[in-house]
Amino acid sequence: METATGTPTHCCFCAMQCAMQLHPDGTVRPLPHPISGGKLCVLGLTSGELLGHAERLRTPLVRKGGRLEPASWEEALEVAVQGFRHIAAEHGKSANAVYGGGSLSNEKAYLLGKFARLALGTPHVDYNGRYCMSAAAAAQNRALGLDRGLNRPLADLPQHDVILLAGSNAAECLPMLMPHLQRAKEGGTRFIVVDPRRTTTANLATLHLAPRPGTDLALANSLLYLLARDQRLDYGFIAEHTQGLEEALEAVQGCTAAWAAEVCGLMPHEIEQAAELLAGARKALVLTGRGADQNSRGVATSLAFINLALALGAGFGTLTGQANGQGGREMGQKADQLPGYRDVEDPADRRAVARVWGIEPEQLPGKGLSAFEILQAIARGEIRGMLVMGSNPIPSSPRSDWVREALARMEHLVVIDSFLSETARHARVVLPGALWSEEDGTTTNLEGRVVLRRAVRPPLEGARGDQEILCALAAGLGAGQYFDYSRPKDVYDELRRATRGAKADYYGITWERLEAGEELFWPCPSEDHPGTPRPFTQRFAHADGRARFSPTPFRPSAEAPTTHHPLYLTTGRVLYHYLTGNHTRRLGRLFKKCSEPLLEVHPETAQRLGLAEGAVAEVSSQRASARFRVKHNPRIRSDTLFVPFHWDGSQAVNRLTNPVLDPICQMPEFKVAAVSLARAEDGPAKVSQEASCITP
Ligand SMILES: Nc1nc2c(c(=O)[nH]1)N[C@H]1C(S)=C(S)[C@@H](COP(=O)(O)OP(=O)(O)OC[C@H]3O[C@@H](n4cnc5c(=O)[nH]c(N)nc54)[C@H](O)[C@@H]3O)O[C@H]1N2
Ligand SMILES: Nc1nc2c(c(=O)[nH]1)N[C@H]1C(S)=C(S)[C@@H](COP(=O)(O)OP(=O)(O)OC[C@H]3O[C@@H](n4cnc5c(=O)[nH]c(N)nc54)[C@H](O)[C@@H]3O)O[C@H]1N2
Ligand code: SF4
Ligand SMILES: [Mo]
Repeated sequence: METATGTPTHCCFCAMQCAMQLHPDGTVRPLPHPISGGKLCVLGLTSGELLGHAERLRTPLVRKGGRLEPASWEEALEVAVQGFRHIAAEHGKSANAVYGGGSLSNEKAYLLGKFARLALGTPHVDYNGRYCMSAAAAAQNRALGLDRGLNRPLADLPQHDVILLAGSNAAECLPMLMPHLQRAKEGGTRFIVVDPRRTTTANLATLHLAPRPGTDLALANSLLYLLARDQRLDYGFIAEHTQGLEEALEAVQGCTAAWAAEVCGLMPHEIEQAAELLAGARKALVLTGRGADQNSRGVATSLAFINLALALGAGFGTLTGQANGQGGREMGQKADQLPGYRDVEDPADRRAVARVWGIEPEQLPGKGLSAFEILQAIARGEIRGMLVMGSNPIPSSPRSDWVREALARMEHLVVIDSFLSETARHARVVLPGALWSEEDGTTTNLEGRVVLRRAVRPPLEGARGDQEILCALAAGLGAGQYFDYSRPKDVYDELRRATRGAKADYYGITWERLEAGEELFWPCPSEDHPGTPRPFTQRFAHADGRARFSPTPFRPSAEAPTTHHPLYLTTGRVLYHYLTGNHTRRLGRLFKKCSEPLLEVHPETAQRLGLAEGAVAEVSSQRASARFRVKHNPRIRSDTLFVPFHWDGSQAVNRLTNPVLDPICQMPEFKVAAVSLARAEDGPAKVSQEASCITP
């Protein structure tokens, strides 16, 4: 309810979804809530400054004579619609695509999937979650029958006496998770943290393992081997709740500590010590972050960690990243999915969604291309039109120079965003959309809890709500009858019906229950159902109730250091910036704390190459070279460099990363590339503002 101090809502940034009171003037106050205990991190506290930010887009832009020029809404929508129509007429409907994002509310994600399939009639709809949760999600679906991220409330974390955190830097990336983990530590929980850097998060650890980037699969396999060798598995749990252990054990034969130490660049006793800690646990929990799974073996690596958890009778969870990274991956903006985590190729699922949409199942396109494959199809000229909403794929995709070139050349790129992103700078049409706080909506946080984010005011003058924009585009494309909503609640009510009876069943989570402040986790099949905070308490989600072990033989990353490229490059995040930085680089308080991507180098490596702190170094991979200022970090492996990916143009570290994809989920290898490092004579290049673009 709105009060003089603002409206209760939730943060726009990470998947914690902390509760806040937001005033239309941008003032933010934390609110007491089970997620965040009445606190916010620096990102949440700063988020209000986005509302009236001077760089907000206030008018549509249309490219004319090579430049983006201000245009009326009428003209911009017309150009956008006619472009898609023309491409469909000339090259078929599949020559258009849609690219969404995990920051979008459930309603927007749902509408975007429906827009692709009904208004454009294309199978090609995918989103940035492909780069984020696709490996962990595919693994959880395969092994546990259901992907619901953490699959337990945050309040349960202290119940575990050993927690293995593989590839998560929660202290910077999910800051308000830290009080929950600290509480666990104070209660006696011992942490094993696996990260090539000894991060602030690793300060929690009883044992910190710093493997070479991309080798978690070897480590997880070895831990399973050691525990099985010593007969320290939970055989009762395995017999009652799982199947397939034999095959999984066969695949890890010979994964001794000595072998894994060699592969991972660790000492054998460190791996033995991790096994010992896990074996001694009363109730362990294995948690993965993007460090472990953003590679071309992401699914296998996640499955290997799940094998380990199942073998110990322990819990497994993965830490979702984006604000609505969980809801965003189950609302049908993914190439293989319909709302409710339904399968786009399953006849019963197709019938269920077609009924709610008022169409015949045959009208629903089938499975489309995944995010990076869409970009590849654009480069080949097969996809010519694309709507981007909630993502900035140029700097967030691997090999981004090549992506930039492909998107800049494509016939018809339409971007809906509230700030001019690098991708928008290359668009044909830019439509100024709303911020999270300008439209009502729901999100689903990393626990699987659905929260209501209330609008604190209407969209800024000149901008429009994303829902209104999508519905106008759909109407222009002749599909207006399927997009007749007056407010987000109408979309939510339809979404509840579309997910009814599906894996991710939101039917019982009514808007009214959320308004009344009920704590609700999906699945929730009816209005009198309490929701499901702990989906695996009694049984796993496969028909027989059993979880599946999977064989996960080791495979190395696509690139390993060579004479020419002797170091590993890994990438990730810093506290003060969010994803491609299109929001946070514009927030003065954050930018002052961190104004450029710093290259983390071990002091020994730096000294060998004559790189003083603050010097500029050139990092080169097979794809490109880029210059960054050096920061000495004695807590990173000496064979590994780390660069955050929050910048665009020439400062985008993704210019260097390897676009090789995981064969199962199409996750790129963001965390492993082979690079060389040398001193550079002049400073880091400034962000390129393309000559063909204007900032109105
Ligand atoms: N401040 C801030 N918070 C964020 C975000 C942000 O951009 N900024 N983004 C949000 C999103 S979308 C996500 S997905 C989450 C991501 O949250 P995290 O997964 O915690 O973030 P990353 O920094 O990508 O990676 C985590 C750690 O993995 C380590 N790492 C690198 N390579 C490897 C490896 O091969 N193995 C292992 N075990 N570790 C490795 C890195 O050193 C890093 O410390 O954060 C969310 N929260
Ligand atoms: N090298 C490297 N690359 C990575 C990663 C990594 O660790 N290393 N991590 C990957 C991960 S985990 C992720 S999640 C991706 C993220 O990659 P992107 O999705 O490309 O990143 P964002 O910066 O979040 O882009 C979101 C855009 O949508 C806009 N936006 C936000 N909310 C809304 C909304 O409600 N409506 C509209 N219309 N627009 C909105 C923002 O202004 C922004 O321009 O990057 C991936 N890329
Ligand atoms: S922890 Fe995440 S959701 Fe909470 S305030 Fe910080 S960025 Fe926002
Ligand atoms: Mo992410």
